[in-house]
Amino acid sequence: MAATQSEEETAKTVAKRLKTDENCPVTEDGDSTVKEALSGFKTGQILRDSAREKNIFIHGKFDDQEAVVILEKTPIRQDVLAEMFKSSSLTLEMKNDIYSTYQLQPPPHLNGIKTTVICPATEKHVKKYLRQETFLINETEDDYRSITLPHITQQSFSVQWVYNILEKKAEADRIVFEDPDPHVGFVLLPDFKWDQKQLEDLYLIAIVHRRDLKSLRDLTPDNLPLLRNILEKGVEAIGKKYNVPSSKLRMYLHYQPSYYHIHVHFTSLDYEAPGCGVERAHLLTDVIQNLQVQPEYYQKRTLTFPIRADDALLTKFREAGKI
Ligand code: M7G
Repeated sequence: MAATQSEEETAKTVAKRLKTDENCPVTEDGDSTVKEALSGFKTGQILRDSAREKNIFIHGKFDDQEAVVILEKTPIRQDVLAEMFKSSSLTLEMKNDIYSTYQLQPPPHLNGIKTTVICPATEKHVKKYLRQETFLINETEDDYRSITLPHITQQSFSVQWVYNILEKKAEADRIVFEDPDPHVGFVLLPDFKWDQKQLEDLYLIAIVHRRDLKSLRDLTPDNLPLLRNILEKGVEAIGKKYNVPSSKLRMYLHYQPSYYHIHVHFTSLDYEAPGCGVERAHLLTDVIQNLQVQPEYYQKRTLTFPIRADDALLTKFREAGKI
């Protein structure tokens, strides 16, 4: 018997939803909206949540695949206010004298929740998002060579997503600017923490084309043309596309980064981006000046960084009697 139209549609939706490789939710190329894509997600542990930041980080499973799902309510944009007031329903919660509170129900397209899915997720991803105590490490030149470098060589996150961007296998349509030069070139695109709906939390990353620089520790004056190029052309591209001047941009590198392929964070100065604190962020302009003043600055200096309680690197520093 021929399948009914609705059966066919359901089958197509399911095929689209779970291209069965890995059982992670994957949409087909060119198709970005899939209903019920998260219906198969089994919630496990809540890794972190914040009423103030209005987000929740959940560890769970799609069938047998470990996954992390992040849900985040996004800011209310000024440009949708007129439509929101016009087409929302309002339910009274309480009224007292001149004061009243309501639940406003906006139409679905004004009520989106930014959702990030990491699937399959490794144990390291789960740890990255788990709220936990952090400690500061003062890493000397020797510590880097004997403790940190061997550790990150064996145990860091895959940078496949970075190579996919550089090779245009992913996010190609999101690229804001590219300088293709193999030595000083880079790709500038929105960080996946930014939904690009409003400029208040603007967040882009510049990813360098060359693949031999892991972190700040590898930078020497030879890389000054690369860093200056990112500063100059990154600022210019953001000015052109978003009309945000360099005086409103916070540009920095993380130490330690999560992903050991040099990249620069560009965030709005008005946005307190996660990881923009003094213990982890190194301003791009400072990095350039430090290399100008002292060629071996990032090889010789003790660098301080925060580390999570259950990070294996912390155990290594403890075992070496450094903390
Ligand atoms: P980091 O300093 O290595 O680590 O920065 P952090 O995540 O601890 O800050 C990497 C940056 O790349 C972060 O700001 C991430 O949000 C961003 N990022 C990570 N991934 C896996 C992606 C991705 O797939 N696409 C994009 N556009 N950004 C990503």
